[in-house]
Amino acid sequence: MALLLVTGGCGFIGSHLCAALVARGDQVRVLDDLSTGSRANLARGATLIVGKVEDPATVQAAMQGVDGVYHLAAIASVARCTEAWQETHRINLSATISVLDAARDVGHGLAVPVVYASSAAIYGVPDICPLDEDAPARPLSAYGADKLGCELHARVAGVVHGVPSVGLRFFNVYGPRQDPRSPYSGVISIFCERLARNQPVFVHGDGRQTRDFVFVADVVAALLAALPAASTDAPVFNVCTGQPTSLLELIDTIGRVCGTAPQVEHQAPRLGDIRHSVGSVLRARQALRLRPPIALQDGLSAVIGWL
Ligand code: NAD
Ligand code: UD2
Repeated sequence: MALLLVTGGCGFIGSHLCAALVARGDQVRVLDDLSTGSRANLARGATLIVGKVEDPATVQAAMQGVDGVYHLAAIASVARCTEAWQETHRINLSATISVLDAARDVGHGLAVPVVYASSAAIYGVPDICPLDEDAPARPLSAYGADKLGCELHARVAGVVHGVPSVGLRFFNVYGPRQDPRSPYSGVISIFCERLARNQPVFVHGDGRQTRDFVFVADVVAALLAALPAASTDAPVFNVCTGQPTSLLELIDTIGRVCGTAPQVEHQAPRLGDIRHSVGSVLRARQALRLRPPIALQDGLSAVIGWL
């Protein structure tokens, strides 16, 4: 049984991770400021420290005695990072440095492993899809730049300070507990809620843009496999399915799962919207021994069932 810290453990992905850790018998400590997460998401049996990850003393105290850290707390909205550049930089990058720094010694003189959330946003506009981990990193947002910064500092933490880590580049994650009412939410949670209520969905552009939608249980599987794979080489892996899905295909599939005929309204494309984003699963599947991903239709059924 290990004692693990999960920052952002009251959020969408973090809450699923905590539930899985508790279920396998780990002791879980959560650090979360409840800004986008909620106390209701806290896994039964986990303990909660309400605090800010951008406060180094809070991070250091929360990490005392742990055997490993999952660092998921961040401002996950690209739009919010554009609006509040400096504030989100402190949360998305400086706080990661605090976590890596504190991981050098958590009270027993040994460095502990850190698994942190990176993002497909580090790639910017892909030259070719699927994107493998060696594709050029050319982020187009403050959010993506800070996530890339996390990867660079994780490398420094490994080489200079002996802190083992793994960075996971999540693609478009979806699943239960992703807030459908937030304007910053993922397209799947927004579309599922509207179509389940027989309301029209609003598609930015022609709907032929594609994304790599990965179900949250597959993300949790990658997180669980990553901690034992942490190394001072600071490896990074895509967390994705390798399958492109266009928005029009997505809407069709949700309609089939809900048993409704979707009403679709097209709007102007989103400024800066990426046309195609699909990742290669090969490296993660091999290194982390991941099972094949959950089919979109099955993941969508879980979201609709949760609503
Ligand atoms: P989320 O907003 O549901 O979870 C983030 C959690 O962090 C929340 O519980 C929030 O209250 C907490 N938090 C935010 N700021 C904090 C602060 N200053 N101090 C302490 N806690 C704070 O988001 P999520 O979708 O679960 O994302 C988890 C991680 O995965 C993030 O790092 C995000 O950038 C990354 N990610 C998510 C996606 C996705 O599709 N959801 C894609 C790529 C990367
Ligand atoms: C995702 C991540 C973002 C960042 C980025 C990196 C989410 C929520 N966002 O942005 O954090 O990592 O990838 O590239 O996971 N759309 C509609 N109608 C709607 C909502 C969305 O047409 O009501 C479109 C949107 O224009 C885009 C697609 O759906 O083409 C996906 O949008 P998204 O906001 O779910 O995610 P994305 O890929 O823009």
